[in-house]
Parts: sequence; structure tokens; C-alpha cells
Amino acid sequence: MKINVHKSALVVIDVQNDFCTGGALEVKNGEDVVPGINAVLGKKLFKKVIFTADWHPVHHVSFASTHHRKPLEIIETKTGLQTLWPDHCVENSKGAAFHPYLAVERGDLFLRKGRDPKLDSYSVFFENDKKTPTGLKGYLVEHEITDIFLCGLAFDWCVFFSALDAVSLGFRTFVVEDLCRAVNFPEGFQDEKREEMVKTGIQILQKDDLT
Ligand code: VGL
Ligand code: ZN
Repeated sequence: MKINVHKSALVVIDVQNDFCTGGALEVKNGEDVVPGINAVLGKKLFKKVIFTADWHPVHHVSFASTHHRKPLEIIETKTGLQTLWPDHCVENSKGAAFHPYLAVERGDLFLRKGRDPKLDSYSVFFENDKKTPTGLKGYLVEHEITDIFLCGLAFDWCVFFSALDAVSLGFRTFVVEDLCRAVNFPEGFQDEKREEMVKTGIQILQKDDLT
């Protein structure tokens, strides 16, 4: 597909050490997206490039350890159901840093999310209460971006929720599937989320489709 450079932004979601092999919340082969993302960035197809980072304080509400529970258990919080994770992306830790080979020098805007101790944020647009904005919409609108392309980690969590919000905010929304990797737990979750995205009007494409 031919990208309209003047109206398009690429959002690279949470390509951080903790989501890569050996990380605290390892996404299988997460780091495999890095060369492809760097190659796409080198093509200069986008008016703006945004890198996001999951960035939590210690004892964050999403950490199983905070509740003396086990990862992947689900608990009820004031803002609804919360899936619990291993401690991950703790602010200023090595795990929270971007993957060392990611071409972050191409970034226009860097956005941290999940900084409220009591509220998680999967989406790069709204925190999990579905109403607290991150500010990204304002940035994109001010730069007259209408088309957004999402990639990164994890396909079935942060990329998924970000894509749904992008559509609801009125952006033409594309997910570059082969520049994402999924948690896929339970098995089949990835296909389920993919299906949901397609039904919502999100276009799924591959990196070689970007020209
Ligand atoms: C993510 C689980 C918890 C993600 C972040 O970036 O997909 N998943 N925090
Ligand atoms: Zn997180």
C-alpha cells in the first residue's frame, strides 16, 4: 500500500528488554522485530515516529508480587479486572530500557505509560480506566496525522488495545503484523485478538506492504 507520508505516523510499542528473550515478561522472540522495524524506519515513510515504553513504579498494581499472588492470575481492582504480571519494566531498570539495537535516534516523540501506581495502561492512548488520556491523540491531531501504523510488543496486549483505541478515536489504523510478537497465552489468544481487530476495521498488513 502507498503510504501518505504527510498524514502518517508509526507507533513502535514497548520494544523493551523485559519483553525480549531473557526479560521479566518475555514475549517469545520479541527481539526478532528489531531489524525489521529499523529497516522500515530507514525508508522514511512517516511524518512522525513515536516510541512508547511500559514504565512502572515498584509495587505497581499490575505486579503479582504487589498482591502476593501469582502471574497470570486475575484480580478485581477499583478500575476493573487486572491481569497480574511478573514485575516488569520497572522505571529506570535495565529491563525497562529499549532493546539496545532499536533505532531510537529516529524517534520524534517518546511516551511512557503505566506510571500511575494504581492504574495500568496497555493502550498508548488511554489508561485502563478507558478515560485517562496519555496525550498521544493530541500530538497526532496537532500534526494532522490521520493514518497510524502500529508495531511492537505485544501483539495481543498493548498493540491490540492501542489499535482498538486508535479506531475509536477516528484514525485509519494499520497493524504491521510481522513487526509484532504475541504473548499468546492462553494458546489461541493471538488469533482471537487478530480476528477482533479485523472485525473492528483495523487493517492488518506486513512490513513489505509498506511503500
Ligand atoms: C504489556 C503486559 C503488561 C505489553 C505491558 O506491552 O504488551 N503486557 N504490560
Ligand atoms: Zn506493564
